[in-house]
Amino acid sequence: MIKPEGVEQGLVGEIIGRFERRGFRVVALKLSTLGRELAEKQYEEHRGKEFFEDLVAYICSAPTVSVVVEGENAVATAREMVGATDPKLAAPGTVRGDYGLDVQRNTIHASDSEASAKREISLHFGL
Ligand code: D4T
Repeated sequence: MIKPEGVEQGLVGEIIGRFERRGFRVVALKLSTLGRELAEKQYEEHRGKEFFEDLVAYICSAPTVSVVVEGENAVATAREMVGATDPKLAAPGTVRGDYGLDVQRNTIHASDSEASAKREISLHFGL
């Protein structure tokens, strides 16, 4: 999912292009402003943490782009391309290392396991 500031900065094509050039195939794509209920479910594991409320409010504040990509070793490779959560610590050449602004506005979310990918695809696309 490309987060609000990624969309606002006009990085949608650049980010999806990185995944395509790495050999991933885009199989679903949607621009939408997430509702609170969906955002809370997306970040359910963080409920109760001090950043939860701010994060949910931020994610719902402007359009995001949800993307499903398919490819070899997709979860691990995508996480590697995305980089560390805090852009200050993310390696150059990763999406967050190149474009992230801070730990909340870190440009992109990527599923961290096959199980969370399935859960998130169902949340975002009803598939
Ligand atoms: P996601 O899951 O979005 O790809 O991010 P990470 O796996 O890299 O990071 P995470 O689960 O620890 O955090 C989820 C999400 O919360 C935001 N966040 C995180 C935040 O707004 N403030 C914070 O202090 C932290 C730690 C960023 C990513």
